[in-house]
Amino acid sequence: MTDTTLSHDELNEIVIRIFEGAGLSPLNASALARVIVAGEGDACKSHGIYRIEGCLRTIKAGKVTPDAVPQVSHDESAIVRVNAGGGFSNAAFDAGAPLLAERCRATGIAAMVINDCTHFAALWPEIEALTDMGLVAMAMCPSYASVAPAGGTDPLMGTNPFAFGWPRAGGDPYVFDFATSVAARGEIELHRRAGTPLPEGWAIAPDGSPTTDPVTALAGAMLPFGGHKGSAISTMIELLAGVMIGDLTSPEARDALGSLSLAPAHGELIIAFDPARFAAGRPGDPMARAEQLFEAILGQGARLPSQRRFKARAETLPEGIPLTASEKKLLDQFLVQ
Ligand code: NDP
Ligand code: PYC
Repeated sequence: MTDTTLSHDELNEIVIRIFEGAGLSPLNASALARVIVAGEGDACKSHGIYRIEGCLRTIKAGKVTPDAVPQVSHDESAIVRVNAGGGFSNAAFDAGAPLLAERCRATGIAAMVINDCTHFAALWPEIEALTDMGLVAMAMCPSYASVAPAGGTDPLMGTNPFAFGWPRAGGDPYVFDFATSVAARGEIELHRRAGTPLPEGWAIAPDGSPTTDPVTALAGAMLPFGGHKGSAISTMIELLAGVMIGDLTSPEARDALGSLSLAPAHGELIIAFDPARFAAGRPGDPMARAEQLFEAILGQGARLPSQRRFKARAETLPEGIPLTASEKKLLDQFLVQ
């Protein structure tokens, strides 16, 4: 039920005040507020204002550097490095994205490695920042051990998000962004709060038996999407965005944090492609050919990923973001803490 409606700017200002009040520097507070408001405005509840509480707990526990200033560096390779200095990943991405785009245009492909960051966010805001610059992009990161490998019963992998974007002239980009678990852990937590059962197939109890109880699921393990296929993609993310970039894997991130109720620290890998460079000398315009593919998908009555989000955004930008009375009350409580 909607009890309050706030414009994007109003909500952004409130979230910045909450985070600055909790000790975050203006740089970090505004980077966090932007992704949280974007999540709420796109009706992505699992990564909207619900995340504020976990961020505040993480700040209070001293598990994130509140005034971190990301350090960007690069050499002659296609790799842009951002050391987040123990801060949230969001400011680190903002700091490195312009150089990532510049290197990508120079070489056709470039990667950004973010190390030593605390990560709680959805990846699509980063992907859209790159598609807005006309680039194709992928992003991925580990999380903390909460997902059993297919065929196993103990939490090992994270919910490891993977996102991809393709720019489209004059319209919203093609973007998907998903946890490699059946659902994001945030969805399970939202079911716990609402007292509603989980759909079958999301999780197992500590003894390995299937469960639809969110509390038992949080104590047990989540399941990868697509069985062994999702399990392999999740493992790939541990390798590329953990081991390969010299940062923590999900089990290591969980052990370092000692908790699953705070935001974990690890790294992130973002890869950008300049689509104009890859088909050089080949027949056909890649952007036009991509449009044919999207039209063929839509022509079957299917929808494109992110269409639901873009529709929500098109409504909340002019009309405001609807919040329930309890959500607004929580924001007010955070403001006076
Ligand atoms: P969903 O399963 O809700 O959605 C995944 C993707 O599939 C979205 O792009 C969604 O678009 C699209 N989609 C959903 N239904 C359809 C459909 N019927 N046809 C076509 N496309 C569809 O997401 P998850 O719960 O898996 O993940 C939610 C968020 O959690 C992500 O943003 C992710 O980055 C974040 N996350 C972050 C983690 C971290 O460690 N930082 C860990 C895990 C997850 P649409 O949004 O338009 O519905
Ligand atoms: O929803 O799975 C999740 C998640 C973990 C860390 C950030 N989001």
